[in-house]
Formats: sequence, C-alpha cells, structure tokens
Amino acid sequence: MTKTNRIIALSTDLDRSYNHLRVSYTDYVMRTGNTPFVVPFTTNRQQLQSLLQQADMLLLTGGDDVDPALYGEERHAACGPVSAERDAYEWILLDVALGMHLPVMGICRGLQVLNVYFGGTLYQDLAAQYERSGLLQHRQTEGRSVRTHQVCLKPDSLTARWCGTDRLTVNSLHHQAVRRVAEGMDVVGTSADGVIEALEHRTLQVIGVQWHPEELDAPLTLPFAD
Ligand SMILES: [Mn+2]
Repeated sequence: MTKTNRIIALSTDLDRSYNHLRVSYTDYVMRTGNTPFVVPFTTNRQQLQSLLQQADMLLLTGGDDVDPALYGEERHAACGPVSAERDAYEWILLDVALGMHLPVMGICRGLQVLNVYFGGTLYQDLAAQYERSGLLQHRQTEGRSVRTHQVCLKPDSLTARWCGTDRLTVNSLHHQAVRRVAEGMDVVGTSADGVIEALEHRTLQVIGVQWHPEELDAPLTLPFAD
C-alpha cells in the first residue's frame, strides 16, 4: 500500500533575503498525495531540529552549485555561482534529518549535496572535466519538462521500484555531476555516456536523482512510500 499524507520537508533556495522555491516542487509533493512544507532558511540547528520534527521525510531541492571547497577543491573557471549560506543551511538540515532517521531524497543539486556530504566529489563542469567521450547534452536547451536522455537503473534498486521501471527517459538540467562516489553510496542509475544519474545509500534511507521528477508527469509517487 502506498503511504500518503506524509509531511515532506523541502529545502528552500535563497534569493537575496527571500526564501525562494519553484512551485513545481511543492506541486509535485501535493500531486503525490503528500503535504509539502518548505523549511525556511536558518542556520540555527535547534530551530531546524524543531522544524523537522513536523516532517516524515526531507527533500533536498535543486539549485546552484555546491561550493567546491566542501570537497577540497579550488573553484574551476566553469563552476557556476555558489551560496555559502545555502550550503551551510542544507548541511545542517541534512545532519539533523539523518540524526532523526528521516528518509532523505535529493533532486539534482540535492543529489550532489548528498554525495559531497558523505565524502564524494563532483565534476564542477561536465563539458570542461568529463574524461570519457560521447558526453550527452545534460544541460538541455528544451523546456524543463521535456525528456531528453535515457537513464538505466539497477533493476533491484529502490529507485527502479519507485520509478516502476529500470529504463526511463528523463529531463536533464545540470552541468555538474557526481565524480567520486561517496563511501557507502551505490550508483543505481547512469546515462549512456556513463554520467551518474542516481545514487542510493547502502544502509540509510537516502536516494538522490540527477533529473527533475517534479517537472515530469511520472512517477507520481515519492520514494520510501511502501
Ligand atoms: Mn542528465
């Protein structure tokens, strides 16, 4: 049975002094039969702890690049804008959520946050740093809801179960990607060029996807629902 009416805490982006989040994320959660709750920006751990007490799951949303300093690298010229405030907020939020044993889902930047949090690294820019040939267009020029490349999922993965298939065509709105996979995480999805599109933690209820399910019409469920 699919569990619905869970309270899903969403991390927010920041736009100067505003909490700032695309409507597609909150709509997505509502379309899955759950209740979204946008966690306001603060770096006060106790405050985040009491806010997350209201939640059944954390969803780390998309946004700008993670500061490469968080994985021990100098910033590459092709790295996009970063926000020290947002990084600090999401790091504490994730820390608190894991401490409370909440399931965590990461979308796009959210996947990258998860990988860096657990000790992995990122390509700061696929076009500039990806070693293999045949790199697909991961920063699509089509609209956000257009599906442009395939992803193969490990058939026995949680992500495949959630998506209801082990092969799907997704949208692609990223220029960075997972480089060194964090200890404890498994690659469960890749595109034809070998770019990592989905990760799951081996022991924790943590999954991340590089595409944007909130912009698509399926799947209309959230992971960890059964
Ligand atoms: Mn992609």
